[in-house]
Amino acid sequence: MSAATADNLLLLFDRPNEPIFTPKGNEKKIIQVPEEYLRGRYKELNSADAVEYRFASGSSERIPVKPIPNPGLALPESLKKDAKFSLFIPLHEQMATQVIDFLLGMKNMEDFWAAAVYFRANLNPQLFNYALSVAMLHSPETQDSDLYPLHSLFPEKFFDGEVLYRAREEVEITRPEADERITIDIDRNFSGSDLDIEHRLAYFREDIGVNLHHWHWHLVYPTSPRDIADKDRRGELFFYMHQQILARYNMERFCNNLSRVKRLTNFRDPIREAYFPKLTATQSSKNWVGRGSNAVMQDISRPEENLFFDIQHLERWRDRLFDAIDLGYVINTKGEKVQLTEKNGIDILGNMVEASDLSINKPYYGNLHNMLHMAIANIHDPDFRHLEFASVMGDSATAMRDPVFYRLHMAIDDIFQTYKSTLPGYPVQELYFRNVRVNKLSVQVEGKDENQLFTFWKKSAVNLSNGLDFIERGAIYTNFIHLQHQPFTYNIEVSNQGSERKGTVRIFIAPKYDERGETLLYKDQRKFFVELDRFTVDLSKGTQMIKRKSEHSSVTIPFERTYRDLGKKRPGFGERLERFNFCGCGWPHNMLIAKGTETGYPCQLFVMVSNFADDEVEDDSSSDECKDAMSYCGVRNKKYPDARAMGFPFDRNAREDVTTLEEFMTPNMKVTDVKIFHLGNKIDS
Ligand code: CUO
Repeated sequence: MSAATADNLLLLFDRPNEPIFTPKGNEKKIIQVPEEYLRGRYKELNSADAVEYRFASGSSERIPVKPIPNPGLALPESLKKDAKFSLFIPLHEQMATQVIDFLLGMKNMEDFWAAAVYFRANLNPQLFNYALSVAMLHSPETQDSDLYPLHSLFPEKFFDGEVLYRAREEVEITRPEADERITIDIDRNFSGSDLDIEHRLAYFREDIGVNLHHWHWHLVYPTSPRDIADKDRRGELFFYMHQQILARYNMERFCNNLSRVKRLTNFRDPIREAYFPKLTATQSSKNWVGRGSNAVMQDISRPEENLFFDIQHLERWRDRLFDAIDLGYVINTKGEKVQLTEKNGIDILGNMVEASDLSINKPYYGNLHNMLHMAIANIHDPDFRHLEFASVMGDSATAMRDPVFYRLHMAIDDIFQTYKSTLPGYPVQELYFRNVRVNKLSVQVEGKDENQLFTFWKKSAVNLSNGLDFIERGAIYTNFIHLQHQPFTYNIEVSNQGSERKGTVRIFIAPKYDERGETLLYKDQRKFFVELDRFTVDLSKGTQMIKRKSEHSSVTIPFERTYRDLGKKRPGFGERLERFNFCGCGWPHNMLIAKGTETGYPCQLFVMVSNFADDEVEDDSSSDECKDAMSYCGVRNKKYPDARAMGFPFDRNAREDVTTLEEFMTPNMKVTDVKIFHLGNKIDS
């Protein structure tokens, strides 16, 4: 039987910091690494004797590798094993691209496997994880195989360092078969105290599922290589997914008595927000550094990462982007004008701002978003004199923990919103759905009064063992506390006086008042609307009641899929980890609605039924998988399944003469006041 199976490829993710020749997986399989794949001491340790010794300690199976010639050619310059890999660093991205291209260029699966083993043996573990994940997600032969969730492989990116230390101790001093192991509790307040007002939002910023979603989104929508980056409306989705994160975060801030996020408009201002992540790298002395209050961005000159740019570059790129918006066109690399049209302008800008390989002119418009991440991520060591690596802001798996992430993204969103404000407001006929009227809208939690939602704290457990290198195997669980809500149902009464048709139901929620308690005007409120769900319905003639459950949201994925083998503690040890794939992208369901307040946070729930004939997207590809979080993640191998602008109908300012949401409404829309109650400090376990 061929060794090039998806299961064997998955073994290459296991215990990422251990050498390739140690037993892999819970079945302790041995990969027979070709001698020429290894260097120095590892070559000796891979000798026949040494392998036999490891077999004696309970290994079950040998997996052969038929070597391929010169896989090292894909690595002209490699990243040190203990360096922090960052997708935001162009050099690292190029290295990953070379590896991805090499893997995807293999003529068969046998060679893909052999090349992957070589890279596993020789690459920086984080670079390897990223490159193999992208290659597997985009190769027809492997895209259906599931990947390990990142938190199980690199727990140091998700969990307090102290917890990992205690987990290691627990594994070493207990016997798994004797059921002696305790579950380690994570202190909810591990990263800061209430002296820092920003700490009130730690439950959102440090939520494991929120960070996994963000990492997964960037894995599914890489900026490079070009043919993989080239997905339908990816630039627009970059704008929309991050805009929605900001809308959610701002609503969460209002619930916690904080004002909206301030844009980071002046790159030379001291950054008031400090952040100390308390994450400790397990594989090296390179920890995740913190940032004190009032740090100031400096010009970056880090030879190790070939990263050189000045704050002035950031300013110039930003100004050029705003110029392009004011002029209505961008200049491509041939010096030609490319109009920013109503249909594709936001997509062009999204790819330029990030910037992906689809950028129309990278030399001129630069790499604003990624370099802003790096300027902040290296604020503590801009010229690498202290040999320190990037902070959490340099990694898509950790960046959302830092309060400054949201300030950076408000500045990025400002570019997109400035562009959107150049577009005419939707005329009534574009919003209208002839003969269709929404009569009533409500939400219902079972056994509670109408239009009241409830959130609470819940305790769940996660198994850390696959990411704890160099210690005995066996499950070790840690408890974490996260937000959760009581499930609810939308009740939407629709009347259709026309013929039988299809409609798209679009459900959003927004704060009713701003941070000063004033009723929000449409021009502000539209940016605070959080998408909750979007789905198609058949509209028969007459009046009908549409009932839709919260757990079917097109924005979220189920708790179990986000967290894989988190959730309940399963009996026994040594069980195989659950896996996931593209479908791992999606907002975590437990974070669907904001926390609310104990007295009930006032919101407006909005529904619109639009004409499906205007929303439909022609796509004859057969794939229909992983569509349950399509709003923020798209659908695998398909076009984005909604022809309207992302965020429709709130993506633009309103037509003239509209100042309030009520004035904006057409008969196929409805708004209802809803309150979100937070059920205090009781923790549900
Ligand atoms: Cu997702 Cu700034 O893009 O992190």
